Amino acid sequence: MNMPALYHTQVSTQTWQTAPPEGMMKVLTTITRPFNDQKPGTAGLRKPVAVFRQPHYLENFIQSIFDTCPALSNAALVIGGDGRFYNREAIAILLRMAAANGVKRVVVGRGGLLSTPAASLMIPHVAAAGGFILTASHNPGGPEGDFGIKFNIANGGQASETLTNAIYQRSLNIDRYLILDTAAGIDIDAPGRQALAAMSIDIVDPVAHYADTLERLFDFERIRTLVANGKFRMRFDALHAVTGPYAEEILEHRLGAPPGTVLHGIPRQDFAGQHPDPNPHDAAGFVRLFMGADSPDFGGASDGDGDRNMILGRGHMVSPGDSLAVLAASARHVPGYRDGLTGVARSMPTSQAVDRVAGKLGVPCYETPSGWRFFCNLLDAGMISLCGEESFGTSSNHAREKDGLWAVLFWLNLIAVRGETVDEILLQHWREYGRDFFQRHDFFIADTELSEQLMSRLANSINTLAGKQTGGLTVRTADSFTYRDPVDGSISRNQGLRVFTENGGRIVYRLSGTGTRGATLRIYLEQYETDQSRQQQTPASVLAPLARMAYTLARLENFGISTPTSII
Ligand code: VG1
Ligand code: CO
Repeated sequence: MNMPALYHTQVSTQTWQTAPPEGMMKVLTTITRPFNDQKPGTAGLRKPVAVFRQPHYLENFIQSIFDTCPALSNAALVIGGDGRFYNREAIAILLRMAAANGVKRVVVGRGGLLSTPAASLMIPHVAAAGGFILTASHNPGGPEGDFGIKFNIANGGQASETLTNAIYQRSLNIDRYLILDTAAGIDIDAPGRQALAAMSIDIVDPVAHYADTLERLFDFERIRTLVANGKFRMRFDALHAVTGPYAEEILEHRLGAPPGTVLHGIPRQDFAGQHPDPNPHDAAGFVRLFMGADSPDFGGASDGDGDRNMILGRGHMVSPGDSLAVLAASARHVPGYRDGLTGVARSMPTSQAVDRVAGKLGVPCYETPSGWRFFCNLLDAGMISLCGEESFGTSSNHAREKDGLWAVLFWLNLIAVRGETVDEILLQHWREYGRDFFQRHDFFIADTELSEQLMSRLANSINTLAGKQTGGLTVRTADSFTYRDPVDGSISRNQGLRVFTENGGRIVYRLSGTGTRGATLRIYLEQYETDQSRQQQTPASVLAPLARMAYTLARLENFGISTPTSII
């Protein structure tokens, strides 16, 4: 293989005068100035495409990662993304910078595609020192949409808060980055090995290793019997995002579901103009498919980068908190979890349904801040087997990211083994454990300063709320959530404001950390109900008093906020 040596040159712009000596490739040490807004949010750095396309913007952030993690030089890296607009350009820049920074080998998903869970599995599989996942997840795509970049470490998990902060600090001081003068000749659509200077590039099938891993966790034989019998009808909506090829391979090819089971299976750069977010608001059309008497028996959907899941039965969407609880309660039915669970975890705003299951199983349940990175230490230490978030995210110790198709297969495995419908499984779960009614009210607030004022006013009064009565409900306790990581002892403060009522209700307030414009206030409502005769009510009716209390305590009206942008 032809591997030219590197030839370093310092430039202050992208143009230079001298040609590199014969057989050498030129590394440009490009002078740059810091941007002050490269602080990653809940899951990586997300910005409008136009921000990422500013000269030096992406390069600065990538170099900040290389500078903070010197172990990446001389090592292997995984690169892939959700296929959104700017994915290919960003990968070309990443390849040039990886080669210039001394990376020995990169593994790239063919076409630049890798779902987030597939990338998480690929990183340890190829013994990489880390990986770059190019995604803004459920945020809209296209030239007017968002782009994002996430750095994952050697175990396949998201960078910790400490590492993320160190990368951000570096981005505030960066003054140069290293980049090869060209990546011409590299074809990310051509499987096999290529080379860029001294770095080898392996273009791999983005689906095969992921599908093989899931096949080992679930009873594909039983699921095949269920889905191929012609009576059980299922649909999976890939929302024109990355999971299309994964779902077609697993559901249609390996499990024998009829062609057409996967809807919107072709990944598009702009997700056909939609928000690729599997929830009843953004995927309302898909949810409607399940509300008729003749609807399919089972539905699943995933998001832009394949880590979220929505589960539907006939007439019902399964609330994500319930889904996590059901999976934990029935894990022994599934081959990968036959030996039982070491523990479970949920993000703080997620409903407490899984806590009740953990109590009965006699295993610990951990409560973490929002964001998957907080689960990774617990997973690495073997302290938990399953974990999940209310935002349609569920996964297990098989990966270090949430995994949309994993959740779909888990449910299919349960249905195949138990011989019950989604509805029957849910009803039985509520009978045994009680039901946690749950809703999230999101408010888009264009003025970020206003949203911060609202939260800081509430935070300042949070310790005085106990005993306060509004609309017939009484506050039992209220606080600001602080997390102490039980593995490394690190402390994360201000992770959301919690209000518990005397009658078993809970309100949580936090600001979204994934948006790229304005702010989004999230209010999470939960009410526990053990009385079976009342478990069939709708979340909207049960949670209405709690919603009123939540709005009053936050004085939404004083801030000119009245109607939620969406209720999920
Ligand atoms: C949201 C969810 C959070 C999730 C995060 C990333 O964050 O609430 O639970 O981990 O998105 O998911 P926020 O800060 O906007 O509430 V994904 O699929 O966008 O990587
Ligand atoms: Co996602």
